[in-house]
Amino acid sequence: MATPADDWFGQAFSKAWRDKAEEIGRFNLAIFGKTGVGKSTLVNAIFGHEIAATGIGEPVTRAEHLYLHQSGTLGVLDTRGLEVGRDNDVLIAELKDYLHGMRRKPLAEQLHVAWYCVRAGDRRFEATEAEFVRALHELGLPVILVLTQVPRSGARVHPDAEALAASIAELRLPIVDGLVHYTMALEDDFTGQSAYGLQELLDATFRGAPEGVAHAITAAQRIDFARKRERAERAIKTATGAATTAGASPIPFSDAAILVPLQIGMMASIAVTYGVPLERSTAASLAATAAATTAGRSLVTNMIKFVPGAGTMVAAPISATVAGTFTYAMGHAWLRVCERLARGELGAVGGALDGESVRKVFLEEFKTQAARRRLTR
Ligand SMILES: Nc1nc2c(ncn2[C@@H]2O[C@H](COP(=O)(O)OP(=O)(O)OP(=O)(O)O)[C@@H](O)[C@H]2O)c(=O)[nH]1
Ligand SMILES: [Mg+2]
Repeated sequence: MATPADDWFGQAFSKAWRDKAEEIGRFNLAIFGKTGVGKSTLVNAIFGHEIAATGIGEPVTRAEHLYLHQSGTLGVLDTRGLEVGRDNDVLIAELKDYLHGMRRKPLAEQLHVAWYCVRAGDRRFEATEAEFVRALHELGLPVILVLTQVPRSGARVHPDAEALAASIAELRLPIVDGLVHYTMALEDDFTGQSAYGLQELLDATFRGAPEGVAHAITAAQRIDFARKRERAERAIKTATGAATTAGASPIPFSDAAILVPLQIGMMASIAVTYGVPLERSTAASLAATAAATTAGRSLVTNMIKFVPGAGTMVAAPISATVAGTFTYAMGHAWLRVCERLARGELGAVGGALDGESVRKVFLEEFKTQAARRRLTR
């Protein structure tokens, strides 16, 4: 049953989530390369399933010319109906036009990086492809050259792929890192190949992209949880500092409500960084904070009771330490929840959220973290 406090909290969280998503913006990646080389598979492997459709045999991304697929913090620009090499002029002309139109727009609307993909098994890189890469660079796009579906034996990549990479290196193309990146996007049980090179490609993408979209890339990708955690910890640090400051002149409970927006903002930021969608993270935040009511000191509940219309409260001052510790523990508990959600865990049968598990994970982590900060009651 949703209480008035739940309603208020849910709405405040949703709004904070949207604000954070807007603030973080979008990372826009352009992907090029011949049909079927594995562009969509690569994007999916790094950024998640829903962004680009894949298919066996026939081109699945075949609408006319340029197409920007947007999903939260990620945009993917795909080419449809034109083939690199054969249609270079038209493609470049369209891109030029597109980029020109973007010029005065905010960073989140611009194109940031291009991946140019070549399938290792094709064993060739045509002169027209080199021209295309140069043209992308001329347009101001950092280009990352990716060899896809590169077989490996142990740590050694296939000699043919090495030879192909060497022949590409001779062209001295204007590419990020000045070298070709080897990848295998999917494992293959039959040949025993495992996926690799994805983290390296992601790292190169961070190097190629403007600093201003680093947070968006961090949020959009699904393979580098260390980067997500590092961003989330920054948000916790900021919020903890702000809460401690707010609590420095002991807050009478009647003013404690100022801490709630702070914690909600922190939680929203962490959820967006982990790529947990709006509805799911709102539901999880409700399940998680309901847990705080049984955490001994029911601070959040008391704070929420403070919000006009949500009920009466008991007066008790909050010290700077309590405010800081509470925020810190809450941030880490929520980080843990988001991490599990981002890994596809904490789901009930049928894909619904398992609120009970969310509560349990949140509460356990909250207690651990609060104890670590010496708040045991
Ligand atoms: N085993 C394995 N198969 C892959 C890999 N990358 C792509 N494939 C397969 O190759 C086929 C084509 O991959 P896509 O990702 O659709 O290729 P694309 O470049 O997006 O193709 P278009 O959109 O049609 O231009 C699919 O059947 C993929 O499953 C890989 O790294 N390993
Ligand atoms: Mg595709």
